[in-house]
Amino acid sequence: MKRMTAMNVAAILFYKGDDCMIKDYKTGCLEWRKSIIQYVACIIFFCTALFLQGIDSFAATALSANGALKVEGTKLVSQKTGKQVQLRGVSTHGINWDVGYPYISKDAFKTLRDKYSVNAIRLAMYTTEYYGYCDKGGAGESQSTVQSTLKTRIDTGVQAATDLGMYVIIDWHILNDQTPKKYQSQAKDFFTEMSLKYADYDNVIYEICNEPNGGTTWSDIKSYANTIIPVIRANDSDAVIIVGTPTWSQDVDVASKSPLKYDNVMYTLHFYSATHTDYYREKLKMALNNGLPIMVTEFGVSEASGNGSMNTSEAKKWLDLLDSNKISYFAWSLSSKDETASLLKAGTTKTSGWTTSQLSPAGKWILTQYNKRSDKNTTSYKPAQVNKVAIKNVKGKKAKITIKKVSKATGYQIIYSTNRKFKKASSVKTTKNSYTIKNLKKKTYYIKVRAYRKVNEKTYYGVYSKVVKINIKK
Ligand code: IDC
Repeated sequence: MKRMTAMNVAAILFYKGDDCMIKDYKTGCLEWRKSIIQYVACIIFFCTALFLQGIDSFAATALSANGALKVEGTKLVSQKTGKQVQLRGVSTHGINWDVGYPYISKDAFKTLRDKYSVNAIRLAMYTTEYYGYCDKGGAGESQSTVQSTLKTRIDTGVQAATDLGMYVIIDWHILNDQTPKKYQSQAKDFFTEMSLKYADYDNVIYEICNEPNGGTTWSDIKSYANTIIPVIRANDSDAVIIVGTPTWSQDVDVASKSPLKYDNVMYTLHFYSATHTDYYREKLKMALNNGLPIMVTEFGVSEASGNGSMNTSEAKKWLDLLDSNKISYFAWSLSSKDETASLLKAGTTKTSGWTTSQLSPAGKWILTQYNKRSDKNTTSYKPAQVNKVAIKNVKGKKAKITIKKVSKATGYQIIYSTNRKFKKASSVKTTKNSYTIKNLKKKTYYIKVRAYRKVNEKTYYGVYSKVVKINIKK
């Protein structure tokens, strides 16, 4: 859009210039000069507009890089590149809660995207609790007013995520209602409306039932899913749809034995690491082995209550397992409510732009993990070039190498050889900035150094330094 505006303005300026030139032959020289000034002004203006636009659009977002998603086997892949895509998301608290909806904004999502490597948002809309979509409880307004407020919030959230190139889940957050069958007809209407509205949005994902519980069986859920999925597909034929599993979305193993017959469907596993450990990871492995595509649309480092203690060592095991399978996950929840699972420090009033000190302990841990684990900081991250290597012949045919520190490097690799082209070179790694190579010969050695960074068991190397030469004399 900005580019178009710049072009239009440029065209107008040009047109005026030309017009003058043709009209007034006598003052032609002056008009020419005028038109050159206009021409230069146009170019400057045009370039500035392009540059400003570039800041936003040239930086690839998850959405611009991957476009619409689809499910292939157990994987979530980009329809555009065919490559596997992993979402690292944040779930809102209930968008009907006052501790949830204030964070539905472009500013909030942008902070998560730019500072904490988040590429997806989940909009959790409770169906019963706290002015729910289907049960307004004590709300002093009609159910339909509650519903239209919630739909407006969803729209704000979807538009914000779309503008930022993020994926977004619309979550029908059943919980106290236990079985999705309870409000199936409302769900049908809701998803009809949503899928009509967002049919052309490549980034919208539908989660049709958060956590069935209270004895709801997989076959109950299947019957519900078999009603809702066709409703969505009628409007949005290739949307990715997420289906909850029995026992608060833990029994993916059960679902894997009898999956739904639709394409582009994923199944939910939720975990709270201070409660759910090995036993639940086994369920995940079993389901994957059976070929079930899984998305973790909710996890916390707290107990299942969302409160109590934190267990980050179990959470690390979970995230390692999920990352090794490129399974997407969403942290519960974007809130400053005084409970362990909240990502923001209790009482933080800021609704965007949080610094690390405004995050809760859970928020700090999770979002630090996101930054470490995101592609932005791993696969594409290479440490800077080592730009200074000093080398000194020390007693006993040793060479002491001093390397100028490269920020964020885990260590340095030193390559040395008596051959200028590094044939038959030796290599050593050190995590320190100085290193002494022993047992050298009385010869000329060539040495080059590069920094490396290790993330999640992978090593990323920077560019080699210039080659330095030393004559070993003693
Ligand atoms: C919790 C909220 C809490 C709220 C409660 C309502 O964190 O503030 O009072 O819901 O019942 C889930 C649910 C999710 C829960 C969360 C923590 O999907 O709604 O949120 N949790 O208990 N499943 C497992 C944990």
